[in-house]
Amino acid sequence: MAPLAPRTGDAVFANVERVNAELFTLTYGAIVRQLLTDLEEVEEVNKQLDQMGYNIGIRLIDEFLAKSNVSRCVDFKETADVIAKVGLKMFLGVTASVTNWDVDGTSCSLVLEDNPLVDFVELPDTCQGLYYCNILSGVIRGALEMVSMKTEVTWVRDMLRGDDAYELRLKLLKQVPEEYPYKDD
Ligand code: MYR
Repeated sequence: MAPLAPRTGDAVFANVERVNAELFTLTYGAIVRQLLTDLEEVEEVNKQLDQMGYNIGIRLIDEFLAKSNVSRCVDFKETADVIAKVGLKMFLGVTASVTNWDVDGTSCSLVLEDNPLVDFVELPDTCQGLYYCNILSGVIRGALEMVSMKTEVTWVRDMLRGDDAYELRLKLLKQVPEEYPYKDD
């Protein structure tokens, strides 16, 4: 019998990461399933997932700012790029392309290159109308609110609903100017 080859540190680490990602995906699936059982109405589940995401987002922004060393963005375009290339990468391991800007630079789309939340997921017909990934829109809305940006974040394309991609629409509603904390005397 061939001796067992020792695994290198990198191989073990990659395996742990894969298992963690799968556990995360399956845990999220279990949460959605439980909400569907408890709340019955798909619309209520959508709302609840968004609210859960918002509650996560308002906390997660601190970790994001501390780990990423990202400084203040000059405009919403830079903010969208930071979410697409740094934020999604840090917490979901994927990136998105930023497209479909409106003329005043306050609305854009994030098209996800990949979506680990939906691995292993198939929605039954009874779940028509479910925005399975609604937690993600809530996370982004919550995180942006903590850096003074009121936004609306909605799904416009969703492969679980038969579309050809996952596309989130980001709309900046209001940017609350931060107050200068010291008085000039
Ligand atoms: C600033 O101008 O203060 C910096 C703004 C950066 C906002 C980045 C928000 C990151 C949100 C992470 C989303 C992760 C989704 C899984």
